[in-house]
Amino acid sequence: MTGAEMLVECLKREGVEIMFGYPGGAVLPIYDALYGSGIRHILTRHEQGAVHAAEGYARVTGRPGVVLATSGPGATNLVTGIADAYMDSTPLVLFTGQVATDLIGSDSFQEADIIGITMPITKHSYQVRDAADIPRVVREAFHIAATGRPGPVLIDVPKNVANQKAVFEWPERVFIRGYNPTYTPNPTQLSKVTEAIRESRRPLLYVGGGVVHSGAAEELREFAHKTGIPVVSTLMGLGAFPSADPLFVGMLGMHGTFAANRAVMECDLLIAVGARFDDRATGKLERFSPHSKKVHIDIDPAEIGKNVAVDLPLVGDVKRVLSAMLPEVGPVGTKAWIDQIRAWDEQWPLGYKAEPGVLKPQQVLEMLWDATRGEAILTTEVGQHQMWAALFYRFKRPRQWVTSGGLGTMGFGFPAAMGVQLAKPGETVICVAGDASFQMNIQELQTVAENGLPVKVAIINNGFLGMVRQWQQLFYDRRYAESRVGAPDFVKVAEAYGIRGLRAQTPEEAREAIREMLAHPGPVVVDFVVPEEENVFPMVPPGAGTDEMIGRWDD
Ligand SMILES: Cc1ncc(C[n+]2csc(CCOP(=O)(O)OP(=O)(O)O)c2C)c(N)n1
Repeated sequence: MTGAEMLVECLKREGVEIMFGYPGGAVLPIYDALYGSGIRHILTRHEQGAVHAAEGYARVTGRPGVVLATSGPGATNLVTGIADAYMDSTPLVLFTGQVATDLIGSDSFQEADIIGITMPITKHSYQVRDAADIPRVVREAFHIAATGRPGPVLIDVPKNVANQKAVFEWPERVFIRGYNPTYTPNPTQLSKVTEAIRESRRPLLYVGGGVVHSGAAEELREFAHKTGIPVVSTLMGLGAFPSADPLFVGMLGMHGTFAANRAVMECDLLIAVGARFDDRATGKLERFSPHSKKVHIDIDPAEIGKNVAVDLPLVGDVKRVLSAMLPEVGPVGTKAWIDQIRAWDEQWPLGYKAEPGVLKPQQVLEMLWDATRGEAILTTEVGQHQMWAALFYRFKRPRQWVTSGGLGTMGFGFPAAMGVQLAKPGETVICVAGDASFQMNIQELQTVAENGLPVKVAIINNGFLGMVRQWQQLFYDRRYAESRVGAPDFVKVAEAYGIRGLRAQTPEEAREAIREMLAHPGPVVVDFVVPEEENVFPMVPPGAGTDEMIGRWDD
């Protein structure tokens, strides 16, 4: 077998049914081996589209998304998506073509040192120098990508290695020296944590994406209910705990709810579960949760104490840790604490000013939530619309919310929606986009059209780089430098790609457009025209503490 044939055989053995990519000279042997192999390949219109689509696929299935790109520009076009996946702990296996081994380092045509470039943003990377290594390398890559804290793994394949013949030997077991994630928590530490829980009066669970990755949502729900501990969530943790649950307080952080941030401020025990104390969640660190003892549950020991000093670390798989703690805990007696949180919420609820005949962005999200009964899978781009989606669409279950949290990548949401739709053909998949973000990977409309993916794109069109404009309004004296952004007629663009396009400018039109969008069996792009200067509130200003929130919407 050639290296390329081995590679395809390995993908089959790993159970890969679908992959995303874009060909070029250095990967022609691999594309040739894929031809007729039965593995479905989705040809995107840009490598960035391929990697975000693979991320979308991985985020809703929990299995690694697979990407194939050529050497040089093909490989460098993957960089943003790799960094995005790394920041959000998304499992990916990426194959890049490379120039022949004797040309490496000679600045040859379409050569890029992709291993060097991506070293800081991959969990691991390989350059295969001998075709006989391919089965072992691929097997290890899938293992590393999906176990422990998930992440992207890159395999660089020089063209002559893809053409080289060797004997195929599939390793039955994976053994990687030095790679041994800790799954089971230390029992002594665990008892200290359960004791701290018993002693607390105002405990709070602060949950992040790790709960989703480890499949611990059910254990988390049981744990919260058994103890009566209220829950705040990061952006990445949304869906890990049902929004409608009475113990759910809301999202914390820069655009979190007042009650969530106040609860973090006033709690006496903060239990971080699969969360990494991102600055968007904590605000100014010196003011972050000053009165609490801190517990940090995470599978990645490197996260412990990285941003915030913790009193009780618990390294392990979140699902196992919560399962191990469940029999050891009972009701904590949080009634007064929860009443207090409710009072804060009533005093400062989430909301917006509705105006007759004017379509408010928050309203669009509420209508989408209502029309889909909260069952759709949402992907987003990055900006104000992303925050409105996080706040006004109320999630029921994990893997229903696919957003770029860590890197904050404009251009992520639309291709990610393609990957989600391919993984979940029967589900309603809505990409909530900004007019600017959508333009970053708008070329993927062709991929959607060609593959008949019934993705719905809801553009919250404010004619601005909305989030940038909001900061300029609040912190740069309304000097809107380069934040007004033009856009084509999105309805006509959609139609040019053979896709249904709709526009709505009033609440009535929006309701009708959403009805039509959901009734249509194919892809639809809806241009929701909203006011230019609507802001996401409340907000913790950059550099402020979470007790310094601004922007009561009803002021
Ligand atoms: C690739 C990339 N470039 C720049 C930014 C900085 N940025 C964050 S939000 C934003 C504006 C987004 O505008 P739009 O997509 O229209 O969404 P809106 O905020 O208006 O909802 C920008 C430029 C980014 N996050 N990603």
